[in-house]
Amino acid sequence: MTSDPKRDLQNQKGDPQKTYVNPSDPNSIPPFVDELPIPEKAEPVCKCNESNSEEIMYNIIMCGTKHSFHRDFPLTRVWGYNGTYPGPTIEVQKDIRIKVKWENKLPLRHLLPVDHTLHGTVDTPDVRTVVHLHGANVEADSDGHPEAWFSRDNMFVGQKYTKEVYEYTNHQSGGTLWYHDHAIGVTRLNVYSGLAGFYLIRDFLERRLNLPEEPYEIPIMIQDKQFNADGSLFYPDNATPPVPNPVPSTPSFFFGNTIVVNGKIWPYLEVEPRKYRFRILNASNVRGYDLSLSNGEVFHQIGTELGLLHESVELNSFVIEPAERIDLIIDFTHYYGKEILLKNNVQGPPGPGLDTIMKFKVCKELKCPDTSTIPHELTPMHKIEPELAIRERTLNLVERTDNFERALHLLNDRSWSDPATEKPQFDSIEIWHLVNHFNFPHPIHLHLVHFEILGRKPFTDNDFDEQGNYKFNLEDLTPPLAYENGPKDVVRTDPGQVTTIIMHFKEHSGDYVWHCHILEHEDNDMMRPLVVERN
Ligand SMILES: [Cu+2]
Repeated sequence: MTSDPKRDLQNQKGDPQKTYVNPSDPNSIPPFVDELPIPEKAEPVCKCNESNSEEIMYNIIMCGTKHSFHRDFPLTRVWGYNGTYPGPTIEVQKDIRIKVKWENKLPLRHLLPVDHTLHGTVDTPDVRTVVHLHGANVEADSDGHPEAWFSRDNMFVGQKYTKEVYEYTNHQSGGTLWYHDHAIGVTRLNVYSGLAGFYLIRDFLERRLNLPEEPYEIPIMIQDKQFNADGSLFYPDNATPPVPNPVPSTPSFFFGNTIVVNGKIWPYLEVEPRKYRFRILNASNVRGYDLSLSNGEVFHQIGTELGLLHESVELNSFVIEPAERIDLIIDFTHYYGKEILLKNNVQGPPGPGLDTIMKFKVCKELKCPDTSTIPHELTPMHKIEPELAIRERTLNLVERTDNFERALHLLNDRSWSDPATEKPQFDSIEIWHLVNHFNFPHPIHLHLVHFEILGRKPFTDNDFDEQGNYKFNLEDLTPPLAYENGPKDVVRTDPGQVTTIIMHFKEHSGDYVWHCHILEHEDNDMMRPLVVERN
């Protein structure tokens, strides 16, 4: 007997009256029927230690759970921090240190196909995790090094594993950080399964600016996902184009066909006619977004990933690549009764609905007068002087082919396991020239430090000396875009261009990493050690 998928699905959901949707077909999924969820705040488990001095401690447990992506979907198995997806938002104050005990209570079998040919996948359990606080100025042992992974109940641990309680000093400006999984060779699968959450650092400077505050400040995590007809998460088990061996094999790109915001597919948010602050995070594996508002209203950007801009800027649109964040204000004051879409000028493969992220319904009554402001000047500008750099590095992003005829994306032609070559001195300033030889962008992320973008320039062979070093001249570069002109930890390296960044390696030394934040690339050797050396 052949089964009727429509009836099967309704039986599964147990409600024959419900509208049938096929989760694998975005055309059948009604948008804007679910309200945008706002992730809960993480609560510390204790605020003291034996000596009675204050210590803020969180206990966050990774476990499997069932999640509702859409009103008309059956529940979907995901992984979550404290059983929620997205994970709970950790909110801290600048310079107030916290500790987090990250625990792995995940199932022993992975939700998704594990490729056993990638780096770090030999003799390691399929389900392994380590938490990276993305954007943190943090000691190496709490950074979430990919080889510091641990399996369920710490039964097995990676070679860099040293401790189960991580410490975050929060010694940095207020900013929009996020925590996510970073385990070697399975990061793409673990993040796609749901292991991501916000971590917000607040500071005094920001508080003085009279920006919109909660409940008018909302984090927005954008991801693309794809589902099987039964509502389970889909992730491909072969490369594109497929290879006969190995299977499963990681694809070098995976674009989902639905848009998920804070865990809901194409949600809506009811707002009052006033100003709202949004911290937008692209937590997708590969997909970048080019965002704008359907009513032509501007975004008032106030910050980049790791802090405020010098001055707020008005943007009609902006591109946000994987792992980038943007801190901005939308003013709904003049739109009472209107519906406004957050639009996406599609990057990557097109598909139904991908040109829309979510809907704002300006339908709530104003609870109290909106006294918040969008200050023009936000924070003093402290630029790093390029003359103070003691070292320049030219780093080439290149394509090779691996033993299985799959595309391999490398940094300076080296694999993850090659000896470390990026070894800046403690307390030194360096300039890095990221040379993208591909015909598509790669978002490059450095752990530990924030950096400034000095600029970009299309390159030719003449731009390099005989040793292959880029002949740097600041005047040659096109300055960063207005929305990139603040403290960053991810940069879009444009195809055929040199992207030049500058940073100061201070406060911490030890083993960190730098990598492409396309997770399929990061898992397949587009990641390198970053070792800050102390003499
Ligand atoms: Cu990449």
